[in-house]
Parts: sequence; structure tokens; C-alpha cells
Amino acid sequence: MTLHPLRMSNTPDGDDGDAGVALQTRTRTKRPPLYKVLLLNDDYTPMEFVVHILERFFGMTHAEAFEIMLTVHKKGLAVVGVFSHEIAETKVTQVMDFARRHQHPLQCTMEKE
Ligand code: TYC
Repeated sequence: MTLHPLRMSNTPDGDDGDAGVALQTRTRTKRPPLYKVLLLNDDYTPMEFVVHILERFFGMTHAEAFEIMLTVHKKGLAVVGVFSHEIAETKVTQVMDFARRHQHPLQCTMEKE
């Protein structure tokens, strides 16, 4: 028995049984990548300036900022926050612009987590 080429099914009423419902395909949602913002040590930027940066741009308390600043001073660098790509870029730009305006050689970078 052959099926008529213009018919939806071979049942007498033409009902193909899908009730007009579109078939769903599974969508894989990926979480956006995160980026670490790093502060680097140098021999010239004053400690209090670094503390001020951490308070101003990273929302740290004075005590938190002082602790992270000391970690950078002793270890050479520290992660000061983890953000989306756009926010991380903004933080790096804010820190670099602020340091440059005050003529300090402070370096701030970002890297994928
Ligand atoms: N090493 C600097 C000093 O002794 C202080 C400093 C800390 C500089 C952290 C940069 O990211 C930095 N004045």
C-alpha cells in the first residue's frame, strides 16, 4: 500500500498525531566565562594608594584592602576580584587610568579563570 504524496498520514482522517506541537530540541546554556582581576606589585606605588584603589574600585573595607595590598606586596600579585569579561575590563581600565593620572606605575591585568 502506498501513501498519497500530499497527505499528512495514511490514516483516514489525515491526523498525524502531533496535534500541531513543535518538536523541541535541547538547548545547552553555557555560563559565561569568568575573569580574575590581578594586581601586581612594584617598588614605587605607595601602599596607601593601593589600599585606596581596592576600597574605591573593588568595594573592600579598609581592613580587607590593607590585607590584600600586603599580600600583593609580599607575594608579587593577588587576585582582587572575579567578574564577567566586561566588568573585569572596566575594573582594569579604572585602576590603570587612576594610577596613571597619579603617576604611579601600578599594573592591573585580567586573565580567564
Ligand atoms: N611594594 C609597594 C611599596 O612597598 C606597595 C605596593 C603594594 C605596590 C601592592 C603595588 O600592587 C601593589 N610601596
